[in-house]
Amino acid sequence: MNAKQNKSNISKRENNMDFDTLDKQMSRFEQSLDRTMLEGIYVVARLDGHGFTRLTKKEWNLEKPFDTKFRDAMIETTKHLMDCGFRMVYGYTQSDEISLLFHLKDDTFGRKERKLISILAAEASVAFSMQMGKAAVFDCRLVPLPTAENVVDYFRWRQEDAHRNSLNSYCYWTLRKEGVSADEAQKRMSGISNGEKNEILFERGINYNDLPLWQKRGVGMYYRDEQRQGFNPMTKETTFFVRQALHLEMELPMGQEYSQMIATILEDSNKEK
Ligand SMILES: Nc1nc2c(ncn2[C@@H]2O[C@H](COP(=O)(O)OP(=O)(O)OP(=O)(O)O)[C@@H](O)[C@H]2O)c(=O)[nH]1
Ligand SMILES: [Mg+2]
Repeated sequence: MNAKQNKSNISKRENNMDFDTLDKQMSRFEQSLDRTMLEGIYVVARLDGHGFTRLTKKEWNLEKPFDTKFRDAMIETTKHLMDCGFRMVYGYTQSDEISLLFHLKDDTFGRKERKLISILAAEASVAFSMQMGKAAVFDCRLVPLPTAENVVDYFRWRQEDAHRNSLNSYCYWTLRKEGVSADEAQKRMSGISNGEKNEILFERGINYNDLPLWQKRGVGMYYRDEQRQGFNPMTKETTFFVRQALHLEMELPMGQEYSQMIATILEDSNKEK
């Protein structure tokens, strides 16, 4: 069939198509990739800044290896995501990534994968761009986790990643700041132990143990009951009431204690309906 015949067949066919036929046919295509997250399974969304290595260097000119304006923008973005229409239980941020644990019973958008991913990525991109005053984009993936133990291990994993990266970044940027080239800094760090990396820092007056915990462990946030004070204008008495508030934890524990913290947050959230 030549191009002319092909074009004429297409236009003939289009003339015969009514809306209902088109609607049925196209919806089948449109829905062919629709998937939902299984009920009764924990879900974590992880968002990650797209191309932030270049942006942190070229566009934003951030402090190296850690910048407080960037950290605060990530924290504000995480806070926004905890409260943007989904039922979130725990938020965690380190470097340019954010992990969000959905409530086990969250059923927003019928747990449709495409809705969760696209809305969270869009919300994060807008919130973060407004914080930084320049456009930036986040990607988003969903991680299904069958058991509470898997959830605990997931957050332990991201925290270990933060810990490893912070030691490497400190080492790398300390060498760079004393004039060592990028290649040479990479070479000096390759294949050496954590103890040796600590030693590189120590020789230059930096004690890794003394660095702020948020840089080594990331930052977490979760809802908890907090006592608030009010005033009753009728009786002119001070009143106390309890309400759920988002708690920001800048000094997360590590290891077993962190596991315990996540397990407790999960248990408490599962008590709610
Ligand atoms: N200077 C500086 N850089 C930071 C800070 N926090 C994160 N970064 C940088 O952000 C980047 C995050 O790494 P990746 O997510 O692996 O790299 P990416 O360029 O975003 O790549 P994709 O995520 O694959 O798009 C690293 O280059 C970090 O050094 C900070 O506080 N200061
Ligand atoms: Mg990134």
